[in-house]
Amino acid sequence: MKTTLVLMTFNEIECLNLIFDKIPKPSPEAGYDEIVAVDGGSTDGTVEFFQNKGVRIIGQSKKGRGDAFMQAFKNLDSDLLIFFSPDGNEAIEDLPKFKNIIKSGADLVIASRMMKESRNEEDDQFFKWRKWANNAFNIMANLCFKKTGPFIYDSINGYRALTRQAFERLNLTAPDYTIEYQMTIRAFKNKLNIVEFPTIEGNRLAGDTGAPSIPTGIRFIKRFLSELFGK
Ligand SMILES: Nc1nc2c(ncn2[C@@H]2O[C@H](COP(=O)(O)OP(=O)(O)O)[C@@H](O)[C@H]2O)c(=O)[nH]1
Ligand SMILES: [Mg+2]
Repeated sequence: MKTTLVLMTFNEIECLNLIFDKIPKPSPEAGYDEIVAVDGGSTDGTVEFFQNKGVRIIGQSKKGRGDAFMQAFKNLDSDLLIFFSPDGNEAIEDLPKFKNIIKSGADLVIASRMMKESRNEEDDQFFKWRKWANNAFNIMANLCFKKTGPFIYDSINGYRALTRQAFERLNLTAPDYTIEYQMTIRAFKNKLNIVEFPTIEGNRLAGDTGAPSIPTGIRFIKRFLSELFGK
């Protein structure tokens, strides 16, 4: 099963400088055969960084994290894509888990920030606004769309792996940060085998999120409604 580790970047040079060399080289133990970047039009040296490291870059014709998922499947020939955001949030030591779980029969594997053994970026704050909002959207997805299988704790997290076979069934359309939510909801609708494992989410190492809470929250509500009422 040919597997690609897909690095998702938009102006991530500061974090890449800290993280890239910690990512294991492709090997059977690492759980992937190649590393490719999908870049959303960075202007901060991210593209040049990848060029210097000899990492293939897939560009995007339009902006958005959702479009990046689409471009990855369109431009790669792998059977399995593991999506990794090099900003400090995602635990590198989890990388080998994805392919192993896929091999045991999963279609979609999600690193979960919401299970008992997990950590969420906001867990050391008193007001966990983003975490609470994510949990609310997550419960709505489970209640309204899940037909079979266990409760899924983190339908939104970007740290995940999806098989090409599953991707082809889902007809994803979300161009933005709601892509993962749409992917999980459509996986529910199609009764795909979704498997989660607990992850320890780190804090962003530098820079800032591109997903401001209120506008992103509104997009999630719209995404939920369009999945519910069929667009
Ligand atoms: N390829 C691509 N990556 C993006 C885009 N927007 C954000 N990213 C990357 O997606 C990851 C997560 O983004 P971030 O803003 O940290 O969102 P958060 O983790 O939900 O707060 C980071 O590695 C970003 O560089 C985009 O338009 N295209
Ligand atoms: Mg992040």
